[in-house]
Amino acid sequence: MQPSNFDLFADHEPVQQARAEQIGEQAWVLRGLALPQVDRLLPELDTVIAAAPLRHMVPPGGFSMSVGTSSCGRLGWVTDRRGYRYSSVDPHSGLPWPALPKVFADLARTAAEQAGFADFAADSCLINQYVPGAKMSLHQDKDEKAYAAPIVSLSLGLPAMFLFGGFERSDKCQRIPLLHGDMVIWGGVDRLRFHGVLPIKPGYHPRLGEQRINLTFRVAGSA
Ligand code: MD3
Ligand code: FE
Repeated sequence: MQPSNFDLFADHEPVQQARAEQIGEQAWVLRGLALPQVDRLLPELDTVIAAAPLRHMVPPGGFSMSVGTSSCGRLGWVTDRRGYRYSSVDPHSGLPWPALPKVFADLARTAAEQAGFADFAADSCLINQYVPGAKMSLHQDKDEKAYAAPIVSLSLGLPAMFLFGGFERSDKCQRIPLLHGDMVIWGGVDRLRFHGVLPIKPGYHPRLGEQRINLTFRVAGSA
């Protein structure tokens, strides 16, 4: 009997060479890289969010963020009167954050590798939920202990218009649409660029409904 292609590949990970778009010297968008993994990612995401519910953080002296946030992995991102920081305990439950699911860790490592960053091992995954109208103002990611490792992001659900800026808040931004399954990897000289997300437009995504979920994989603790 002649095996079909389906049988030939049945025992293997779905392999896909993503379309790569270079957006900075060491920053890449890998279009659709996560699509073959989505069926395995979403149940894990549900389990994590059930254990560590999304919450709207209140920055010191600021207003509640429009994005709902949770974490998994050894360290999670928290904010309180003292400011932002990473913590090994979820203040909501008083327990350690849920473990980083293997399918998340493997995907983040593969994405980093395709962007030229070998041996990426995230100790933190920040989960951002955007409902229509939610946005993220221009900022830099500076709360991690060291900047040697890149940050890897995965977009799921509704599309977003991502702002990729320079090293001063006032620098001109590139506008980059991010779609379901796209991954962005930025490190090295691009690690401290300002960036943000424009308000999400109303819509319905067949897999995630009326929301966008963004996962960012980080090395937050000391290397
Ligand atoms: C940063 N999240 O959680 S990730 C954040 O879509 C955050 O939820 C956004 O910023 C989100 O801190 C953006 C994608 C991204 C892509 C390229 C970058 C962030 C970047 C380049 C430089 C710095
Ligand atoms: Fe950021």
